[in-house]
Amino acid sequence: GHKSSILWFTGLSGAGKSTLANALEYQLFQKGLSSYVLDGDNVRHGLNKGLGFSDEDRKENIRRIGEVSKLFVDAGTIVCTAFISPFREDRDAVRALVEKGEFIEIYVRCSLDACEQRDPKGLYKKARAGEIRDFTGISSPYEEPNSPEIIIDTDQLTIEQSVQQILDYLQKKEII
Ligand code: GGZ
Repeated sequence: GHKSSILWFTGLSGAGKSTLANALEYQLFQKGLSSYVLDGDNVRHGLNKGLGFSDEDRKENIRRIGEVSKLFVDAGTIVCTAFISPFREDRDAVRALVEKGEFIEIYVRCSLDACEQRDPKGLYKKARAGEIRDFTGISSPYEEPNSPEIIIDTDQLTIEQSVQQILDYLQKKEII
């Protein structure tokens, strides 16, 4: 068995949130656990279509994702969410929606320099050129977590090592 919970990945664009959330979800699936990934691909194009990247829209984006995540927890699923979620207050509001211990904040930590070097979609380049406004890390803030349950340094670890670090935590806390 397992405890349903929210594994909340937060960090800069390009830090590796979606990659890790999906790699972790695959491992949970292999163990026969009920799990699901929410990320930009399945949320910003559907439920949150119409929301942009102003502070207010990001806040609403995270609020809705938090409420949906709570429903997944009610349904008995481990939900992995992969959103920048730049504001501490908004992350804390999601934490407050569920029972203590059910919200696990995972700071996917990577320097802005490294994210900008990776720039898989060329977005940092466009942001530097002024072609994208309000870009996190460039022209919009990112508030680091003060006391995340887990910190993953993706500029130092492989995907496998990162996933293992999270699995170890989940086992230690008897979530899986
Ligand atoms: C940040 C942006 C922006 C701006 C488009 N700022 O690397 P990606 O492409 O695939 O992930 C980023 C994604 C961020 O959406 P989130 O829903 O995670 O953001 S938040 O939690 O702040 O609401 C990036 C792309 O969308 N993108 N414009 N201006 N990222």
